[in-house]
Amino acid sequence: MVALARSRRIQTQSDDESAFEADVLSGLGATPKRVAAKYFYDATGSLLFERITELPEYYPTRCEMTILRDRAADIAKLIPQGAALVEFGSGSSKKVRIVLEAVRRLAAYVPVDICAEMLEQEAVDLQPDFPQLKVLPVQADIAQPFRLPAPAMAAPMRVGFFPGSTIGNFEPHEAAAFLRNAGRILGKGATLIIGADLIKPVEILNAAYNDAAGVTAAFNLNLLVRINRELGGDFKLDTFEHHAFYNRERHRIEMHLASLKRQKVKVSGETIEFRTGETIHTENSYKYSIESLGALARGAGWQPAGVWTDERNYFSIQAFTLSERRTTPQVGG
Ligand code: AVI
Repeated sequence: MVALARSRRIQTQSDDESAFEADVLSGLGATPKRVAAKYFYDATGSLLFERITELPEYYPTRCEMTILRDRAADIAKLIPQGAALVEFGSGSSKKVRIVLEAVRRLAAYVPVDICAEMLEQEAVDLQPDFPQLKVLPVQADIAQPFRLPAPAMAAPMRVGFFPGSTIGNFEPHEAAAFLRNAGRILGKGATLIIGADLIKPVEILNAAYNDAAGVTAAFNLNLLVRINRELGGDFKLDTFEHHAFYNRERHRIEMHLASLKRQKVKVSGETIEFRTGETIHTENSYKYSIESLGALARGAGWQPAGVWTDERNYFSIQAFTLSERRTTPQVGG
């Protein structure tokens, strides 16, 4: 799923339009109903997500920024001079700036994102502050194989950076596939630095996804607004409600949109029936322990190489190095 969104990527028009329609229709036709979280991120959804990151209840962004600021020098030790830094799902440049300020001269910085506009904007934003930096954007789905630009492949090593706990929006098998794919892309000797939200008391988790101001609810419901606009849907927003809760067995926050009554909704000319209380499952946000992410990474060919957390142990930045027996990297131009 997460071409993800943080993959929270605004979907590029045309080719993604028909995928959106096909995915929504098949998801709403399934039992239980579901729509992939990557579809949250139209222009409004992306703005709402930015507002979420500033909410008092939503701790992940603040914690991750604190760790990056406090531990920048240690993290930078994993990124030697002359390395290429590859950011998976780059989005805004806020986090990578902290890293870029702490590292010595890089061969290149390669932001990778599905959204061309975001990539362009990021390169423009970074230029004045890092005039020497070679920024080589790649437009790609981070969950799929893609090729790095030649200067990044010519560097003695590549370091991947995947902040934001976007890994938590992948299903575990997708997260494992992402990690394997990242290993193939970055190649021999690579390091991967990942931001991952940690398992913690359920009240804190539930509050983070049920903020008092209702921004997360608006973010969730905006999916229906998008379906109405782009797929000629007739969802009545006041007949659906935001539900978010921590599922302890599966270590994940689940977000749903629950129908408040029995009703029929039209989407792209098709009729979808809802029972009272029936939900559309819109997002999973998996929470990890140091050990569980380490185990997942090991299974995908990575060895733990460093962990930093905030003082409350809410969030982690975890580093991994590629095990020796990796496959050849994909060289591109
Ligand atoms: C982007 N991603 C890491 C967020 C999360 O916490 O899973 C998306 C989000 N959904 C609701 N609030 C934030």
